Amino acid sequence: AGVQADTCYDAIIIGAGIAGLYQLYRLRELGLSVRVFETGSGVGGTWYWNRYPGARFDSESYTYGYSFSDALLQEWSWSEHFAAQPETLRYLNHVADRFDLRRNIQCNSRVTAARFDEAARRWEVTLESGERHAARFLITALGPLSADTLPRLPGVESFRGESFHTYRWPHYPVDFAGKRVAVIGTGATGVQIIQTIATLVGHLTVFQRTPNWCAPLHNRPITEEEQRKIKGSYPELFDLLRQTPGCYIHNADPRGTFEVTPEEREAFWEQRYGEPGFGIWQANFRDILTDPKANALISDFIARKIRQRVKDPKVAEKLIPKDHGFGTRRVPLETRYYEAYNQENVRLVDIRATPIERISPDGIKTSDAEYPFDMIIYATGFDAITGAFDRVEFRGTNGQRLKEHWADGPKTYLGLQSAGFPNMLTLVGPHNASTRCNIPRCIEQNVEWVTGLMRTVRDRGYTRFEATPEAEAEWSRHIETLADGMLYAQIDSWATGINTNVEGRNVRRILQYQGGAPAYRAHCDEVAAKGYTGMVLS
Ligand code: NA7
Repeated sequence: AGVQADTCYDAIIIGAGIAGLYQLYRLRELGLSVRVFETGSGVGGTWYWNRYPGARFDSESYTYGYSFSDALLQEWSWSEHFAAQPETLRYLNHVADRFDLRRNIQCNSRVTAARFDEAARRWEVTLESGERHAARFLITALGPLSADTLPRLPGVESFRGESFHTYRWPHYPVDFAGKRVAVIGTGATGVQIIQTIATLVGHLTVFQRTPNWCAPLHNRPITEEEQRKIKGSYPELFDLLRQTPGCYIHNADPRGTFEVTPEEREAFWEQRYGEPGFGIWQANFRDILTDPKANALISDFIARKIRQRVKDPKVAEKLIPKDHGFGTRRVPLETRYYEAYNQENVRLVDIRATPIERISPDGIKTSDAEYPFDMIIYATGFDAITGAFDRVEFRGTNGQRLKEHWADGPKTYLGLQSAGFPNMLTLVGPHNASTRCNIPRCIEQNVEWVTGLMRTVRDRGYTRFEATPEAEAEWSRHIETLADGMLYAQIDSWATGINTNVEGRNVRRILQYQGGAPAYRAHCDEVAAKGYTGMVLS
């Protein structure tokens, strides 16, 4: 089938999550014709897919919503300081309705390929159904954690009970009562689901490969008085968020770990541990994520907390990370997670000591035992940041595939473009500040920058833009330099591109801009102010 004649849009956006929805809103405001293709049967992206029990924010709700509309800010009331997934999905649906976004969104439409046609200066997009569409510009809003991965274990398909990846959670209510349930994975997702279902299941077995350093969320409802205060101070709040490296309300303490007495340090950490949210990670002494000695001390503090909270000392030791320090991987925030292991019906299996050999029709077989289950939950994460790009066949000039261009690690300009892929913009792409960020804040920055570019393109009648190979090489070097000296860069995690479930994802890569959101924003703004340096517009 040829490209349908009536479907050449100004822009195609892939994905109707937080980024795609906002980009659609802004481009329509410019008067452009836009089509959004979304795999899911509804909008919401991350919050559409991740329906597993316990899914919720680790960012304060009121720092997470869109900031672009005062009316929206005033009419929407978050019920809790850290809202749960159903509420966030309702919020994003409300946004879609309120701004009449749905008429440009085509759901149940997975994009499988997109090819740049040099002669026509446009992108040709193919859907899974075989349907084809074309647009001058292509904007990806794929999500950094949307390419879910299952373990490469023999027998995964053979299991006779129910089994779910947390990202593919069903839309019907799942019944846990009396069931023998396995959870594989103890990242931020695993922690949320484990603590939530521990009291609902008959028996729970957690298969843990690497423990993570978790800290208390301290969630609670937002009182009416707090609600009034929040709604009365949004401008100040968003001003503050623009100034912190991760766009959280939490900002690093200017003091170094060793500039205070041990007593002051202990008191400071006690206070942080008792406060809601990411403060213990993001508002700690300024050197805990760069100085190994400082990091060892905070790690020891958290280890003592785990030992206090978990009754069986052998289980406590299994839950304390030994191969990485606190905060060098994403810190899962928890609510009575550690206490779950004090329950009679919860068992922890250390699969470094006794690896899983196979999934059988009846359960899980490790090197030393066979465990029968009614349900297996895979909280095994994602081929992060670049995985979703690999799953679409993007082809730029000369038919070059993006996956190949990025084979040795992503190459980008500003984390938003790639040389050889004209007229394409990658919201929340690799080398972008957004994946180290309270993500909607950085999404808004990405979208607003892209919108500025599209306005220029429209006003000047440009039909093509492309990052130069030199600008791409320089930005990619800059990304490497910024990660120098950061402890996280020496640790295996999704943030360094490690995933044992995906062929070739065994070499650490720098995937994120580490200079902080304010510096990233300043850099992007400067590029725009100077007339889009590092790019050729024609
Ligand atoms: P994560 O953080 O990547 O966690 C995945 C977990 O699954 C982690 O504990 C992995 O252990 C474990 N895993 C993955 N594959 C296997 C296999 N094959 N066998 C055993 N265990 C495995 O993903 P999440 O969904 O928890 O969180 C993603 C982000 O979403 C999170 O950071 C938030 O920002 C929101 P490993 O550590 O690799 O040893």
